[in-house]
Amino acid sequence: MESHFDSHVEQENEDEFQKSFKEMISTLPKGNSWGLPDHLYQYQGFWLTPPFLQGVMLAQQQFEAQPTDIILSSAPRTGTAWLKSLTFATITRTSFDDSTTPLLFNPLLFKMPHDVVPFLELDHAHFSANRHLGIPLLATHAPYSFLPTSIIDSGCKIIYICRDPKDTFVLMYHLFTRYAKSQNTQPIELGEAFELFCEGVSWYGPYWDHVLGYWNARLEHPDKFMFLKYEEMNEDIEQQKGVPEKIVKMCSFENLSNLEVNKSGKHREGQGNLGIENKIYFQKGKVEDWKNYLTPKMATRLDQITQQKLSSSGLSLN
Ligand code: PAP
Repeated sequence: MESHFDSHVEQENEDEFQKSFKEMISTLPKGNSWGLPDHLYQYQGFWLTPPFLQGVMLAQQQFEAQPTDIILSSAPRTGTAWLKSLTFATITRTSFDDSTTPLLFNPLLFKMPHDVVPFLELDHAHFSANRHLGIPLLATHAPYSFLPTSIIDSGCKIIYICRDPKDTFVLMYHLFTRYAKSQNTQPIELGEAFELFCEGVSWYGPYWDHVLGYWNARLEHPDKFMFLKYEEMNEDIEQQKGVPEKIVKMCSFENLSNLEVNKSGKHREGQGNLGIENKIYFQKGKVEDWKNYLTPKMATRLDQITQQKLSSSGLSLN
């Protein structure tokens, strides 16, 4: 049992951590957070806002991966919710049925995908509870170089998903403008956000470096990784390759976006400005929706950056 002395020491350690974190970020380059109140800070090559950076650093100190863990990694807006729902439904496929008996009712039908898989940067309290439930999934947006060393050393698996940078940018822009509106702040202009994205100043950006970090690591540790592209997954699912039909249907954009929880529920309610409406994550679910937002000139510019950044990697993203 934890004694009063232990919790006092824990509190002191936490205060110490908070203090040194604050001192550390005050020395970092600051970037425009696409109009949101929290600035982005550039730490070891990547741009993060303070709550997420602090969360990664805490996880680096505390998280002990188990060999059975499966880490779902992605840059934001690349298909995170879909990957969570598919892996959760696959792992729990024999635990729930189609009945309405509350205990057997699949959590995916009344919780949003982000609420069935803990998030490394923010859900520290779930580190051990998650494994007790026998569902070894954990998600993160952390770049590969930021992962706690136990994830690299433990033999656990990593599934990474990425997406065409043009759609990723447009989806990120939508998320930020919808979020800004919900907070009654002025959304950023598309052109300004585009410049920032191209310069790498985006949430967990530069996007290309995020993808390359995992791509290169996969070449070094092929047995550890599954590397997915959103567009290929979409095609495979249309052609019904690989994944059982029932799971595909349950996790389809059409099904999930029509569930009451994803139409009217809220994610991280009560967690200050991290709270967000679930429906923000379920708007269109389309490939190449960027065509409705980017000029041909913008698309060419992003494609050129992508080709240049990935030139010697053997990876293509568009
Ligand atoms: P996050 O990384 O910020 O949590 P993420 O889940 O990666 O977000 O991105 C959301 C997008 O994933 C959706 O955006 P949209 O609704 O504005 O188009 C959608 O493109 C896609 N998505 C979400 N759920 C599904 C699903 N079940 N099937 C296919 N695509 C999905």
